[in-house]
Amino acid sequence: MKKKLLKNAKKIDQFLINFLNKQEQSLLVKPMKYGVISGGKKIRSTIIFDTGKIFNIREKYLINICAAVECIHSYSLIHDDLPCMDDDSIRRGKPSTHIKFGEASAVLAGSSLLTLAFEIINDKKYLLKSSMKSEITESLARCSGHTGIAGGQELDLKFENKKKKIYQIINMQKKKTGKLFNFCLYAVGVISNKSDKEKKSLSNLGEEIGFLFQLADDFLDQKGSKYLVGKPVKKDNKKGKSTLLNLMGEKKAYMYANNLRKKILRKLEKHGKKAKDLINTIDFILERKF
Ligand code: GRG
Repeated sequence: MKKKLLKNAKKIDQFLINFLNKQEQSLLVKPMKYGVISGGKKIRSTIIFDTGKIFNIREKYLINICAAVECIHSYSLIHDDLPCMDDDSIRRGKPSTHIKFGEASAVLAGSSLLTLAFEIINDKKYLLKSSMKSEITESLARCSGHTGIAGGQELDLKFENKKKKIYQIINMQKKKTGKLFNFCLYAVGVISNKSDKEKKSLSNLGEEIGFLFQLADDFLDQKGSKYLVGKPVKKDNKKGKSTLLNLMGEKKAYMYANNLRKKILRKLEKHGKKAKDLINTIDFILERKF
């Protein structure tokens, strides 16, 4: 799994380097590259490639989607690390972008990665039909903004040191982390010309995978090693974060996550062997140490 992630990460990094190198240069390119290239598992891209295999979609049709998703994801991490948000000085085993380049440059580099994502999807050289690009653009915007990642992050911050109900935490985590995974599967559905009903069920599946990924992230915060995770651990308790782990305790939260994993795998059964890669990635998500 580590090899697969590394191989995919290299492809996406190379794509992003080429894309940025072809643009007019600016002072922000350095902090942008620092935030998005050479670091991170690029697991969302791997999930896009895995889902593409189910529907026989070649990587050249998917790579722009992967790069765009990684830009949005890295943007969210750069902003998440800022003092006004989760205030983290280490990310991916190196100083956070604002520590390295200053807060103003980190805010601007993050925002520029957000807009770069939309440039990448709408690039003239990208082989998709305009109608597909526009549907994908709309979905990415919706999953990233106030009904998606940004809205989820606002809830996460507002929930600190508050007693929240299980359904409220699930809703917050499905937005904060799930929505970008929702987009990953939805976009593959668009490229595969699926019906609205099929695209909806891909979106829901993606959101559940993202939620599982967040549950694993919460376990890593409590039990993981900061060297493997690449950022400080045991922060959720200190900050009074609302997580299922804090609410249910380790045993129940793990059972909950494992049942979610099984539910996701059952939904993939209909695809037979074609879903093998996605199944491996989902198994990795819950057991991961980084
Ligand atoms: C992106 C529109 C937009 C707004 C920013 C700051 C913010 C709003 C959102 C932050 C959301 C957040 C921090 C979600 C956590 C998701 C998560 C589990 C991150 C860790 O992902 P990994 O493990 O990281 O894939 P790597 O380093 O491997 O890329």
